[in-house]
Amino acid sequence: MPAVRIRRRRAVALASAAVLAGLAVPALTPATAGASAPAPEAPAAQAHAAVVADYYERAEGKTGDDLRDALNTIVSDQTKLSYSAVWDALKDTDEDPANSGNVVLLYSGVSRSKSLNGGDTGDWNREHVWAKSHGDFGTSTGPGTDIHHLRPADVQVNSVRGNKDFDNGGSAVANGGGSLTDSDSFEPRDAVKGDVARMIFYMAVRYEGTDGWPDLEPNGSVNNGSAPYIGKLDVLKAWNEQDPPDAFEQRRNDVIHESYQHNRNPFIDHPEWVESIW
Ligand SMILES: [Ca+2]
Ligand SMILES: [Ca+2]
Repeated sequence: MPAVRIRRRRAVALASAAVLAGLAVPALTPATAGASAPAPEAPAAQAHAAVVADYYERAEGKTGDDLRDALNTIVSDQTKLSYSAVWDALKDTDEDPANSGNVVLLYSGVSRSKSLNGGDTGDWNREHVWAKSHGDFGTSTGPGTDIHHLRPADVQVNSVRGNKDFDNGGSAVANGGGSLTDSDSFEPRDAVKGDVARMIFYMAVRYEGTDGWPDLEPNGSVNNGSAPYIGKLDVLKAWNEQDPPDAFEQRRNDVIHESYQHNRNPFIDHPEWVESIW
């Protein structure tokens, strides 16, 4: 049994590595037949793909509500952080790849010193992408300290976002990097629209009302207030398509998995699962 299991996992891992590297199988037309084969996948990428494939083993082949249930079980097995520990975690997960002394601010897209964490103008603080008032879960250890949806944000930009739902439209947010807002919604800059959507989808499958926390869900509304919902679902689904996971977001998921919570955001690894569940 172990041999079969290992072979199957290896096949899945290799296939996933090819997909992750964007290597489509070329059509064998006379013009391309005999052309040089794609370079073999680097061992590190293969090992990474194997880790990811193993992580989702019990979700394999599932769709819809069965997939959602399996993902809830998988991602709920996690280490939980205190709210004070979130500061140091974000300095790692959101480090600027071009400057290890800085973090990249989610909505502004600017790089700022890690040491400027705080609450004053010019500082960055801990933005809850799933606004903590939507379900009123606060900052005790739980959804309010789950770094899959916590990101460094400029203090003032964070204040403009407030607890607004997500939707398209509005006027430019000062120092918002192209983010827009109106009276009842916030639209992040294009480069993080998918990141925001996938954080919301993670929260929805992680928190199902079974562990003392509210059942968080995206819906079609704005003005959700303190209900455990975030809108707008159709807009978030479109953002997931429009802005696929990039290296920064994928590294972030790996760092959280390896060093902090030991769980993953499934929608960064499999953005196509959004359409299967919603
Ligand atoms: Ca992005
Ligand atoms: Ca839920």
